[in-house]
Amino acid sequence: MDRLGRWFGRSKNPPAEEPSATGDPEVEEAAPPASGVGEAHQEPSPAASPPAVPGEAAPAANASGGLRGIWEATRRLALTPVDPFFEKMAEGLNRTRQNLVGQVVDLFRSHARIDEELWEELEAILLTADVGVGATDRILEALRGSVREKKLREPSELLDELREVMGRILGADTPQVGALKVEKGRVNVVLMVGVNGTGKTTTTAKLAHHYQKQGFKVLLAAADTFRAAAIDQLQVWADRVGVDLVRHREGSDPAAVVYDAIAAAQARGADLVLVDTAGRLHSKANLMEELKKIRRVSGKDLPGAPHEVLLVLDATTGQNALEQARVFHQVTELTGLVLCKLDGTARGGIIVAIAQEFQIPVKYIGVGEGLEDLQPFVPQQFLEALFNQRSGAGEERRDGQGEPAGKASEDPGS
Ligand SMILES: Nc1nc2c(ncn2[C@@H]2O[C@H](COP(=O)(O)OP(=O)(O)O)[C@@H](O)[C@H]2O)c(=O)[nH]1
Ligand SMILES: [Mg+2]
Repeated sequence: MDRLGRWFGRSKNPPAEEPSATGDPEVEEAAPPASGVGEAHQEPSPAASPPAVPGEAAPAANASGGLRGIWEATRRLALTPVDPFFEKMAEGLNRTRQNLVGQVVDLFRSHARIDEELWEELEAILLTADVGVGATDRILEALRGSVREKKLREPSELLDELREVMGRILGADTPQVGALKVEKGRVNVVLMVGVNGTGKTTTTAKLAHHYQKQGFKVLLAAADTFRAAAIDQLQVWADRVGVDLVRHREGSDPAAVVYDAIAAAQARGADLVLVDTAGRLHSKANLMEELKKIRRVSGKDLPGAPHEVLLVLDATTGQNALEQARVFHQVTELTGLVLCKLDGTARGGIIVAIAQEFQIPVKYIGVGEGLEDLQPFVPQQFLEALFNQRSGAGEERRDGQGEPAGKASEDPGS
């Protein structure tokens, strides 16, 4: 398989013509080989070749001392190209890479100098990729500053600067909070909240699968009692993953489900209760009351619970995701965000907008519908996947129009 060659374009003399990368996740059938979510935290591979930044023939070509330093740092952080999880994420980011980094590279290639027109076009690209007004302003300001201070002349020199500032916004230079604050040997409660259709139930199943593989005894709570189908959907996932589910009848009190689930976890010696909740934003007051009650009930018998409250967002909804984060943050204290369906959009810049606007960490990203398609969000790794791949492939998706997530082959609810 020449896929890695296509992904990484690391060879010094790549063939002039390469076949298109499999840019469209909708034509992808196969799930990645089995492994765990946590394993995506790969150790840097010191042996990795310098990443071939799209649009730059060779790093040394325009490397001043400072840039060389950045280059070397980037190189040290380069991930091993045989990591299937990294490859999966890179694949999931295809559309965004083409729409964001690909366009930027084209822009830098087609401009002989750094001028006002270039700034304007760069701004348009960032906004089209949903990077958001706040983050876009910050990026442009930082790049203009770099041009002044480092006396940059070549547009191509801006690519490393762009990656740097995006890294700062995404928190690449701050210690990562990493995965969930859960410990074996006690009952941990994790609430999954979010608007309908964002990916809560699927993410609940993915997390159950992941933590079960880590040796946790996991129990699911079907606290979306709004529709019978929602309970059944979670049941199918529970059976597939091989974990217990606590469920009540449709229309019953979600807080009572959580109460029972915690009691069951204590009785059965389970370590982790994942609570799938309903998301009805059209009745904000009800939602607020429901979530408050769930929190109250879970904390009553189990001090410290819920240990995590994760807001699940759908990357394909663009700026709506920001609005949802605002609303939910008012409703309930959030400890983390999960950004799903990054594979289904060309506008994954939304993750930068989210990081710019909220102090709440993005803990996981969803890059597909399968159980393995959830990855811890590691900014350096994410940037590596976004910037260090061949950008010329899949020209057909340069329109910036993200499409709804792909087929629902793994979705038991469909
Ligand atoms: N492509 C893609 N689809 C996803 C992802 N996460 C969830 N989905 C799909 O989004 C749809 C809604 O998900 P669901 O978990 O039922 O959302 P909920 O209403 O918030 O519980 C389903 O068809 C899922 O398969 C993802 O990361 N990528
Ligand atoms: Mg659901």
